Amino acid sequence: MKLKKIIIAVSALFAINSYADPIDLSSWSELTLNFPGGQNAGNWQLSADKTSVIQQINADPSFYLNNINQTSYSMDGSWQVLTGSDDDYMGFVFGYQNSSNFYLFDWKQGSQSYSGTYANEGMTIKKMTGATGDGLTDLSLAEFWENGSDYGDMDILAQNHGPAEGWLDGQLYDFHLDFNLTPGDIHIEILQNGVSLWDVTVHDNTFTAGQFGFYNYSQQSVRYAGFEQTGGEEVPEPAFILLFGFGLLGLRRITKRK
Ligand SMILES: [Ca+2]
Ligand SMILES: [Ca+2]
Ligand SMILES: [Ca+2]
Repeated sequence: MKLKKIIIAVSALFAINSYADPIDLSSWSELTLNFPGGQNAGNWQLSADKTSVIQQINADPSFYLNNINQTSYSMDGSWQVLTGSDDDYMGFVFGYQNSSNFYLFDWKQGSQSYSGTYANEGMTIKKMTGATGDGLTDLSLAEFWENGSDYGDMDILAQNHGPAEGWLDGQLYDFHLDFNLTPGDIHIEILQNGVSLWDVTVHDNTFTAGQFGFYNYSQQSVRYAGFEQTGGEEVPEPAFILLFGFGLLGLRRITKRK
């Protein structure tokens, strides 16, 4: 009986802590799809306390991934652009299988043509489905820039565009994601000072597990801070990665672990 009580007490403590403590980002890793031409790789600077990170460069599509393949979790945190320079993309990646198969939430400050495509001001949820599992082979800058209609391996899942829908310089925003809590559902809510700017649920069964990460494209000085996860079940990496990504991702990971 005594042991049972201790176990319950310890479990309760961990349950509270897992919600209250910001995630230590030390084990996350950066990845930029640095295409020929375009811009350079991102440069992610982790804070001394390991709970926030700033991507400093006006870069090609750049990610900061948690390296955990999981399903059925919620993620909360805040993010902001720390400069008045530029007007491009900041957001998040989730359901990440490999560098050409994942979901994106992105948010453009101002509308702009680039790389033969058009970016509208506002928020978009996208899905990338590449054939080889290598983003540099399957995708292009155009797939990341376009947010008005499906393009190449990019499908639009939801949009919130308009002349007043861009992010503001220096403004802190809150991000909330429920990933596959209800099978196939992606629920995202963006808040500014507690006021909801977009609350959207998308139903898509393509990726029901995957990595979570921060994302930006062509936007410097983006800070992500105080992220907390609730729930989450780790699942074995999908066969897709083992079959198609082995030469790139797989080998690198195995080498690292040795
Ligand atoms: Ca480049
Ligand atoms: Ca721009
Ligand atoms: Ca830019």
